Amino acid sequence: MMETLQQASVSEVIKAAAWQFRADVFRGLRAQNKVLPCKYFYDEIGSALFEQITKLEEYYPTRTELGIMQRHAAEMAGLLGPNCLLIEYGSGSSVKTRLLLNHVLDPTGYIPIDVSGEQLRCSAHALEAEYPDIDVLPLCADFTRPLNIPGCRKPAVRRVVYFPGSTLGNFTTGEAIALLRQTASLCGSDGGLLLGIDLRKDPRVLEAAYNDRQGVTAAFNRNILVRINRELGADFDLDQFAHRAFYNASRVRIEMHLVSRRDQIVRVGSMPFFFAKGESIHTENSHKYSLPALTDLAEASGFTMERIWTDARQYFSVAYFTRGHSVKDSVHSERGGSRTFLPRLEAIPVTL
Ligand code: SAH
Ligand code: AVI
Repeated sequence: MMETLQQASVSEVIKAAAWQFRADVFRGLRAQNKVLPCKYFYDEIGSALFEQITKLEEYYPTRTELGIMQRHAAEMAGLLGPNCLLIEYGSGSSVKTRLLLNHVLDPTGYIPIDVSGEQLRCSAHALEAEYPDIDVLPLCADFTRPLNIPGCRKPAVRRVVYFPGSTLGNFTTGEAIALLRQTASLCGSDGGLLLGIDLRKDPRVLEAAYNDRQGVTAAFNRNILVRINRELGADFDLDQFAHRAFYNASRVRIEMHLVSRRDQIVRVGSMPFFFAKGESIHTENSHKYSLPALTDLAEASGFTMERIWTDARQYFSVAYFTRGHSVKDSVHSERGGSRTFLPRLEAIPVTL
């Protein structure tokens, strides 16, 4: 009986997600300046394309963050302390998480959260096998929505949210503050946030990272149209939309767009949308932070900056925020030195 109820809830969640996708696409394409939410890049194909991006020569963020984690994960784990519950936003392939889990002392559980269900299931399954002593409880959900965190067998001393990959950079400052405030309340007064975020740098380096020579980023960008064609019965002609990524200096961000190559009408189901030649669909922002801006972000969100680690070029940073009073605002640079869980409508617990 319980299982039947649970299955019914899961199919409700899937239906609600499909309805939401359609509503978001229609709203975005009706807007004066057309826009699509970047979380919809990540179906099975989009997640695989993102994994390819992370290995590109031009895309420095993943390997730079991995380097920081390799050098400093032990120290980070020391700050997290023993018996923490690790919750990860946008866990993807959970590659960096392993570096952390290798050092954290007796974590009570690991909860990877991601909208990309199949990738989440595969990577959580692998992690469960690699870390048999840790409860791995994946949640297929949008981390910007209220979350019901499942209980683990052992009680946790504190909750720590791990948010790597500069995914926070895909939110505007206002959205980022709202998300981190919600995170502060999810963590509680003893909790922490370990945030991996990309830093400001030469725009030529930034633009190269989002305009790779092999065209993988272009395929990733167009995949949102592929998904709309498949899931919403649309007829986007992919060849008629150009990938465009550029640095917007006044907003300190890379913007990705899909630009219509001609006047055209695209149907989504039976609904027609007109695109003028040169008109764009804004698909993603990728904000780049400065170290002071990160401290400001922590304070605006109800956190205190405890520690920042960067690489020698200061290309990328990993920051640890806590809810307590500031112990030290230090920058470490290479330069200087119970399994029962009632799902909410928005979330699907993934069965391993
Ligand atoms: N953390 C990984 C992956 C980063 S890619 C890394 O550092 O390499 C961004 C990830 O966040 C993808 O796996 C995507 O599916 C997920 N994601 C994006 N927006 C999301 C949202 N609103 N809720 C949950 N997951 C999201
Ligand atoms: C996940 N996110 C931080 C990536 C970024 O760099 O903004 C997604 C991406 N978009 C294009 N390339 C990679």
